[in-house]
Amino acid sequence: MTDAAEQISHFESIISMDQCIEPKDWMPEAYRKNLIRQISQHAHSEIIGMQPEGNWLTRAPSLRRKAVLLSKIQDEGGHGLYLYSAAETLGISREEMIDALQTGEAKYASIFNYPTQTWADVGAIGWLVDGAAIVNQISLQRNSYGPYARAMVRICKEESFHQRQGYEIMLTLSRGSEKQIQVAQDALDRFYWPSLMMFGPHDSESAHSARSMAWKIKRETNDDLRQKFVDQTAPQIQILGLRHPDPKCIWDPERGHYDMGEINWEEFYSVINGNGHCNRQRLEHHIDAHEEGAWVREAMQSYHEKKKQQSYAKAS
Ligand code: BYC
Repeated sequence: MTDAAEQISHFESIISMDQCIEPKDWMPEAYRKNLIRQISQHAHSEIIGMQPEGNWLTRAPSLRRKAVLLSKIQDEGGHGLYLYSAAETLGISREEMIDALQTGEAKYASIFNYPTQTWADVGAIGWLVDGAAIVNQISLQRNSYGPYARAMVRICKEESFHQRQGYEIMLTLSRGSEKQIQVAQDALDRFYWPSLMMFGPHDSESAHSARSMAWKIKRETNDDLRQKFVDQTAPQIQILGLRHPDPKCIWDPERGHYDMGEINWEEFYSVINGNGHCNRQRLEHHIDAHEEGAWVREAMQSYHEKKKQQSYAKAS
């Protein structure tokens, strides 16, 4: 066996035994690139995802709601940082990833290009968006790249708290006045379909799924995960006493699943190609915040350089 054939065979045996590939292990270039693409886009989603909820920090209806929301948004920032660190172990720098986000070369989850118009939208995001994210991320805890899989464990714990705080907001509103029930219904109507889009295109249209499934970068397909989310969400809507946004979402006893209507794929592709309500605003805000924070990065850099010089001086 040649060295190259041995490397491939070793890599494939690790994957087939459900063990993890670690940063120093040999891996095919396409595996590395695909992971960088998915992990960095996942990180960008966490970071850009702070904006729609951040829009409500000053207007949260009580001090308790504000403290909880602040803490949730900080968690999302933390998730972004673990994920950027996981991607860095694959040989890409943070600057390169930020540059790809800001130039539009790298995507982030389409859902964050929808505006948060009312307080109920914050509830709907926690419940549906974090809810959809958990369904996907539980599955990603078993992905084949060690640093990504391990980051998912902590992220899932935090997301499950986020999902509950969102559902609690919706529960409070749906037990409230006529007006509160109406804003809860409106938030559900606007966020339900974009949440289903978070799972990506149908399997038959998914460019990366087959390869990612073979390499266990993804453990379940887009459609299977979407079905899980639809199944868990339908009874939750019933408990809230709200109207389901999808009239076709009916229990099919034969399949043991809820049916679903068709997603508006034209809208999905328009949003992921930069033409959603908030795409431009989200990136402009990120660029402004990044530029404003340049002095912090410079200060950190010179602090580390000074520390390094001091330790060299001590050693010599
Ligand atoms: N939005 O071949 P496919 C959170 C792109 S944030 C945008 O199926 P793949 C939270 C896809 O990237 C957590 N783009 O791709 C934060 C690809 O384009 P490129 C978010 C999408 O990768 C704050 C093309 O379409 N979770 O929880 O096999 C507040 C073809 O798709 C989308 C993650 O990021 C989309 N929805 O599967 C609250 C999970 N869907 O790269 C909450 C990690 C597809 O060729 N990511 N595209 O230009 C994944 O699991 C997978 O990347 C996906 C897509 C399932 C999303």
